[in-house]
Amino acid sequence: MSQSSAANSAAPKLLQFRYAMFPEKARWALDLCGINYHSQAILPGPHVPILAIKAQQKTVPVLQTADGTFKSSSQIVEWASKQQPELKLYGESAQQREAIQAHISYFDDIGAHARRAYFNALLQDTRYAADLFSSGYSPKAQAVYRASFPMIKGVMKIDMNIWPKAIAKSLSKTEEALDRVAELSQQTGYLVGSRFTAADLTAATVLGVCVLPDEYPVSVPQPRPAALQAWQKRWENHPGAAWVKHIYQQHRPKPLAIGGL
Ligand SMILES: N[C@@H](CCC(=O)N[C@@H](CS)C(=O)NCC(=O)O)C(=O)O
Repeated sequence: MSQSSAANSAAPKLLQFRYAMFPEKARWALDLCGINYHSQAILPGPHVPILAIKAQQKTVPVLQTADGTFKSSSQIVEWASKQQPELKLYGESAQQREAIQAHISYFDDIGAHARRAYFNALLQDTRYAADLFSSGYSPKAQAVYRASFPMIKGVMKIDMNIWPKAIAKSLSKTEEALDRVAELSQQTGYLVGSRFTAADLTAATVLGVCVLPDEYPVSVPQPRPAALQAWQKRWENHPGAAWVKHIYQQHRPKPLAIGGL
């Protein structure tokens, strides 16, 4: 076995959705920390039985490494940062670490709100949503997915509570979070201290749905449908959205997935 194929076979494996915020948070950390990994992309919907067998849970990301299996995005970011300590993703002091952890926990919670509000716009065009989630799959797999998507969409709405009252609350929580990043980053451009940390990475990934940044490493079908264009427009003049855009431009490296995402 050549050196590079030996290194490849030892590389961690990431179970993930191609198009989703918490897998993106994990990928960003792996890419930033210079870790090559194998991606196993799963489609939302059929993921439930697959993940039950492979990871005994129903959410992604899951990272399988020689050090063990990590079953949430925050665990993966923490493991990745230990492989590249000089990046100081958890800050330069105990005090910064505490502040960063508090931001991660807040923005992880915001993720569910931003996702609900965004999915409300995305799911209005059933065909577009199906093609977005299955982007990169074979035409045959895409056609099967498209045909079953009306049912998957119904389950998603129930599972993520995508109904008017919850959507209204989630919209205001999302706006609050954008206000927060705009305010906190005023002095240095970052949420904690004067360099990029896991707090910025988490905030930018969960609020990325408000911006739909060009640097997001999965290509999406174009043009976006009217409801998504209106969603993007809703946030386009918000200083928090400008911050997310800037963080993606400055700090999102190219993916290191072996053989692609
Ligand atoms: N706290 C978890 C949340 C993971 C999560 O919500 N993942 C979503 C994708 S963004 C998921 O797998 N949803 C599928 C489901 O809940 O069935 C983490 O940070 O990893």
